[in-house]
Amino acid sequence: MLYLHFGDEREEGYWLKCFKQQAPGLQVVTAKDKLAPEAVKWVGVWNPKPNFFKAFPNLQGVFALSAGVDALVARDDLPSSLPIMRLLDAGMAQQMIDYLLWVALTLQGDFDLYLQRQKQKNWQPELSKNPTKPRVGILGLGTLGIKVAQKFSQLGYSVSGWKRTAAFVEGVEVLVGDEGFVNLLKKTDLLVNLLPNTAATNKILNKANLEKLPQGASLVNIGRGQQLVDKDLISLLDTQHLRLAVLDVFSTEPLPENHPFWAHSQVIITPHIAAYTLPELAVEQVVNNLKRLAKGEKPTGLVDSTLGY
Ligand code: NDP
Ligand code: OXD
Repeated sequence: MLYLHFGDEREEGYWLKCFKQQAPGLQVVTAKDKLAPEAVKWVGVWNPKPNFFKAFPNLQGVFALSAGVDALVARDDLPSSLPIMRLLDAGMAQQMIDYLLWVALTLQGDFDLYLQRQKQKNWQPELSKNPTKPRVGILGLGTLGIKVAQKFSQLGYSVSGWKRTAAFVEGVEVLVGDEGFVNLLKKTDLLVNLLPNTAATNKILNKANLEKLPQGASLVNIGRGQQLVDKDLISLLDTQHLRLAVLDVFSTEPLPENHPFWAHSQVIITPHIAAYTLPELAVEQVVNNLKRLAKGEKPTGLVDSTLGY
């Protein structure tokens, strides 16, 4: 039996419909159903409340209905021996590409500057159009980062990416290690964070690192808010070392009303929408993984609890 939990009945209803269509024989329940918690073997979740997992004594594994699993890995009600399986892409890579193209085109067309000038009723064109595309640096060349990197490379951008382990990615300069990280920062005009939040990447977007970017570079954070030191970013924007920050994720979500990002003219805020999970594709992955597990095979998207992603 799979227990599905979003904490939102409408959303759960839609996912239940997808499960019914794709796996009519699979028993999927939600909080609305009368269930014996002992019967639940698997749960599919997004952001459950503290102690949620303690209710299920016979749990065999958790399906994260998201790409990021930092919040699950950090919980104290889940034994680290319990497998966590996360979503791989599930429609998100193309949405990330669209989001990042919007940012790149904003910079190329100086539209961020015109939005600021509009607020001041200031009719001031730049002297000319930017002759070159920004050099793109992507932190995290995983399931999502690699697809973003390749698309930008195909579109004629110069793209570097940073990952933990070395790899060949056609059209993309792949960098690893501390030296690779600094090299990437030094030649990046548009820095994209797509790293998972782990002990090794928490607060990685700090002053010492961000000031290695060339003067006038911009940042997009679509990884996790905990990876950014907010006050360091603000100080680098205020001194004009950085031009623009486009932020989709925050250490506290929703972003509190009194946070200085809201009113900052060089910050664009989106409410954790860079990419939505597409339920049809996500359900397909969960169903296939349940089949794999039943046959004793390794599931896809299995999280390495020691690495935290
Ligand atoms: P993956 O786990 O597939 O990729 C992670 C990448 O980061 C890998 O390339 C990995 O390297 C690299 N990495 C991890 N740790 C380090 C490190 N210490 N140093 C250098 N590189 C490192 O994740 P996804 O691509 O699926 O997702 C990335 C993140 O995007 C998620 O964790 C989530 O936080 C965020 N996200 C945000 C969304 C939004 O709407 N804003 C939606 C979906 C995801 P290697 O390849 O060597 O293992
Ligand atoms: C995420 C997601 O990890 O939405 O942010 O999948």
